[in-house]
Amino acid sequence: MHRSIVPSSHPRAKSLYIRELLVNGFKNGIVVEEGLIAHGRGETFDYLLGEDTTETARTAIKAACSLLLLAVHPVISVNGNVAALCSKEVVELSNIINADIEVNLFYWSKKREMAIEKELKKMGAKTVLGTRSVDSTRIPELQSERGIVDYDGIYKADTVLVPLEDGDRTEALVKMHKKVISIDLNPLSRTSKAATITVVDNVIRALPAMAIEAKQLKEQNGEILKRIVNEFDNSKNLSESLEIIRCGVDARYG
Ligand code: PTJ
Repeated sequence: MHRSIVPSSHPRAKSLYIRELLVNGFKNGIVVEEGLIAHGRGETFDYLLGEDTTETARTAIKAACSLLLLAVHPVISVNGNVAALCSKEVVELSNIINADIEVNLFYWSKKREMAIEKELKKMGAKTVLGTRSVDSTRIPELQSERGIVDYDGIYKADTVLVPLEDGDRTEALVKMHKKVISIDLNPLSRTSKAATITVVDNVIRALPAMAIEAKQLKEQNGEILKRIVNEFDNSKNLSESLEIIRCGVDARYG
């Protein structure tokens, strides 16, 4: 268990604690240097959004969980930052929605892949896909390391949850007619715009919220879940997040 040196009374304790998780992940070979920079961008948007899960994000979470529960073969994709911030929550959600977990890295190395697999297994994952086995294949038109996926995982999945990543793969997966759910604090990113459903929230809050929501929605019948998905409008939801940022800035500094 990680012990924080940040006193809980510190006004920015939560934010500093998240930074510590990433720095520890970096020291343990899970997070890449660029992941720390990526976090800085996310942190900025989080600050502007009020560092809380908005009602707009909750609407997206509900739609995302409905889509995941309707999926025949859902997969949760895990990169370095996600593993450092919320491996336990990934495993918990995967158990509720019956999803595979797959490691998928932009800055791939065997060492990092193994460190992330170990972390996920420590948190209770029974099987971790994406560990460059004989079953690896390539997403068409995606040249980066991220394009190499597990044939029985992301390649065959009908729905992929991609918490926190860059846009190329989301676009490529959508081109493959998959449903893609992203969690991205930046409502302007290519990932956010390309995804079927985008949850504009910090993964550290969104994943536990999704676990709670999915548990409740599991009791609902398929028709209700389909209605929730059909009523969701990703562009509208992203515009609402931008409006929250704009109003927040006006209210605080206007
Ligand atoms: O572990 P790897 O090798 O796969 O590399 C992972 C990183 C994150 C380095 C790689 O995917 C990358 O470079 O990502 P980008 O292009 O910087 O995009 C990251 C996106 O995630 C940005 O839009 C950030 O705003 C957003 N983001 C960062 N931290 C969080 C976040 N979204 C939600 N929760 C966060 N904690």
